[in-house]
Amino acid sequence: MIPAEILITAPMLPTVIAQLGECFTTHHLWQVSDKPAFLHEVGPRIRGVATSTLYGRVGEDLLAHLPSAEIIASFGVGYDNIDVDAALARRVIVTNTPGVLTEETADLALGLLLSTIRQIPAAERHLREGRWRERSFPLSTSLRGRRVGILGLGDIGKAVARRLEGFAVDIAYCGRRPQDVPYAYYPTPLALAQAVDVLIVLIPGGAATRHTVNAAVLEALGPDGVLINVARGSVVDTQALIAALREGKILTAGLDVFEDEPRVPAELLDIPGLVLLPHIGSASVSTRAAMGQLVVDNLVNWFSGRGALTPVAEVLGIL
Ligand code: 8YV
Repeated sequence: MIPAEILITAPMLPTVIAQLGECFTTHHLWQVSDKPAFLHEVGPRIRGVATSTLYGRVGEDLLAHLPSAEIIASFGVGYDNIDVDAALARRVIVTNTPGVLTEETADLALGLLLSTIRQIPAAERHLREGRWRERSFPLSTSLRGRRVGILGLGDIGKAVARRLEGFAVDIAYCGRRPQDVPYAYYPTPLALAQAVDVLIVLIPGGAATRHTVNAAVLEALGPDGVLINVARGSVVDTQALIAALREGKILTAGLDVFEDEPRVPAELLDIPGLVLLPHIGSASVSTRAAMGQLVVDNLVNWFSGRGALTPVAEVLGIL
């Protein structure tokens, strides 16, 4: 047992909660009814926070109650749920779970791309609902001859690109700077969208990237354009997307993420042909287990004096 008290802000995998409970004294914030009283009493003793990308926002409002906090370990590679500036100002480090979900999320991106382009979910419904006997399923658009743009060529972006190489399509990308890769580089999302007819969004969420995919980018993608988002809903201007789809400015979209999860706008549900998934990019048993283990290992390593395993980039900047 490590002599540190850990605040778990949101429900996490039972195995993670159990492991943390074996290693530390843990508190389950989401189960507390009188949070202000609890934070007043227990907050000063908390040295570590375990949180989750989707339901565990950690900002100055919480950190102000945790003056002894040293580390926030987040379950997920994206960490737009955490106010990193507020944490660093308090000398609290932040860790995420990179690497272990790269290939899984890239697999999902390809699955979503093919599902959207070939209308696989609708075709399956057509069969199950007995409509095949009445008429053939309508012809779909095709991946053949398309040019695919990757917005954000990080680890997951590169894993997506590697898979796309096997699909014999042209690949292009946009990122902060050109990289040593055999794909065409475009310096802005607009230039990329003008050059491609499939756009796969893989940049991080947060204020800096909010609504990067706006009306102009969607219009540039063109009437045959397909938008795939497996990154963060905030990166795409949802109202602009709904308008672009309704007005035929782009063809269709496949979305695994939404601006206000788990709420999905009715307007999106009403547009036929969209493939909409409940944020399952990393959601396999094995990958979620690996992510959970990394949360536990970051906390155990830190409180054993061995440092954090996977601090986020901003933390590396100050270490
Ligand atoms: C979530 C994700 O972490 O890693 C990320 O950034 O978005 C996902 O893997 C997962 O849904 C748990 O919140």
